[in-house]
Amino acid sequence: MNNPRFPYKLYLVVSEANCKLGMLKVVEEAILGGVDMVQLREKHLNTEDYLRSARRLKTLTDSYNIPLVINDNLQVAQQVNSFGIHVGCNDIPPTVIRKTWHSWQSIGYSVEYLHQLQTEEAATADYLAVSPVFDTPTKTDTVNSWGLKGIETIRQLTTKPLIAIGGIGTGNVREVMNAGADCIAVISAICSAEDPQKAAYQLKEAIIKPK
Ligand code: 3NM
Repeated sequence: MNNPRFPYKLYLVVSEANCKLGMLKVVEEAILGGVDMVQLREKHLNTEDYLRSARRLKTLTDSYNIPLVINDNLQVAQQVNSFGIHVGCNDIPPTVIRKTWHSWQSIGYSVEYLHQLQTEEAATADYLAVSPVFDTPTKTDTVNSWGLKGIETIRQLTTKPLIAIGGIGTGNVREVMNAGADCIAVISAICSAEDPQKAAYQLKEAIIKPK
């Protein structure tokens, strides 16, 4: 599906701990392989350390003209002037972010429960993340895996851009897109790969190839 409001197709979510080869190296290789959006997710860091990491990453993503999103820290997002901020249902609500966030910047909101779709929070977000699509060892504090049927259901209930995340790799990426996702977000498939550039390239090829 091509969504003109959301042209991004392969979204890399990173933290230093998830990148054995080093975060900046993984991100640069992933961009060269085809990643077109990056999120820094260092929720456990204090704001000072989070900011230091975000600044380094922003320099890199800016050099490739790739949008950077900050996970759940408004102060860091504002200080680095990131493209966007991403939050889940237990984080800063999008309605609160919107009050301090310029309208051209993007708010992402993870949907873990169907009832979230009827909330002001989902209505305020610029894009929604269907999280998790499949069970994944990377995030275990989730109750519900949506599966392909879940993506199809959410697709029918909203016209917002949908990012699918959780347990996605080259083997299942095509069916996730066919179910109605606009974009695929991954951690492990790229961060744990021996060759992140190749992993990103193969994912991107599978995403953009004709159905
Ligand atoms: N949600 P994988 S991170 C499901 O930040 C999920 O909201 C996240 O899984 C969030 O390593 C995450 O299989 C796990 O790509 C990503």
